[in-house]
Amino acid sequence: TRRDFIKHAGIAALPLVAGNTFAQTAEFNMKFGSNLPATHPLNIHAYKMASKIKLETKGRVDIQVFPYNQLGNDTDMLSQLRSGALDFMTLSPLILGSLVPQAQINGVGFAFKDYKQVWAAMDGELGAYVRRQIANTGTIFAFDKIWDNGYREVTNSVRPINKPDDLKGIKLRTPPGPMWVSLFKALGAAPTPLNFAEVYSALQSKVVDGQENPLAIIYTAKLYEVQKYCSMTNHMWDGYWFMGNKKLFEQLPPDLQAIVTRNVAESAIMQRADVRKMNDGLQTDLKAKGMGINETNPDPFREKLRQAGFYSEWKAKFGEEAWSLLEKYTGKLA
Ligand code: X2X
Repeated sequence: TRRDFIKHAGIAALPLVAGNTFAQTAEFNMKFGSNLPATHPLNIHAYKMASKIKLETKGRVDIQVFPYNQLGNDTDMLSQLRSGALDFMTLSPLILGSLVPQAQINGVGFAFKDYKQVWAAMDGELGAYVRRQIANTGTIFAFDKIWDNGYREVTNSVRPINKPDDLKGIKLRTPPGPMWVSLFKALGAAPTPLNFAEVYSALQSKVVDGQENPLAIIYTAKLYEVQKYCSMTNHMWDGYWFMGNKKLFEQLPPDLQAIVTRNVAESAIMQRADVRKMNDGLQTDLKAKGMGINETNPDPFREKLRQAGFYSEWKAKFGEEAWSLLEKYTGKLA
């Protein structure tokens, strides 16, 4: 690779190609991939972060941003990240669940009452516990401050979801993660796991009736074009671990590693604020696009999950240590 070549040849020995000045030739060319549109705050902040890192490393680290599954869907990108074909990606902890089962714990239905609980847990002991599990893969790792996706809401084209019964028979796309399938089975829907890359066309062609995502995604991915109802279920909080390939990251000298690490954390804080603002403010815009929006009461949903054995099942799967770390922040769940 170019990186290896540079390492062995030394930067001074680099030949200059036509139209490529020394200043434009980074020593470390790195790639970041995500599943979201370029207009979503996650990518807006990824682009800003990449320029800041380039500036602070005096051009030595150049991170190229690939939004909206340009490098493949989440499953593809995760394999690339593990093999070293990709340097960085953002991924939902629940999708990571197929590789690191304990990572899914933030997705327990109706666990976090509010953002205060979310950040206390994810920036505290629960997040640290999950990052240790991710590091145990030996090939990939997650940076400290998880980026935000938000509380997830159900959209569909059949009827507004007011109570669990309304989900009966609804063919609902979920991301590919065991927790999602379990949650929506327990709620009585017919969950169909699909990568986000396939969601718009699956909704458009009516392969599925609905999906669930935070409003910022429903808006930036234009899902309102192919969905009629949006029900504010807030059934789970979801984030994005900013992850790296361990071996590739360790090829950076420590001072450059430190610049990247600090920028991922600082960008996370700004990204969280922007995602929150969007998720809190988009109802009016989505109504203007023709969506019917309804509020829901979480109690009957929680009760349905309890009756279906959802909480006891996942408590047993996660085990005492992880579950008590979760309940430390959320209060008693099961
Ligand atoms: O796949 C989804 O629905 C998304 C975009 O929310 C995730 O990355 C989990």
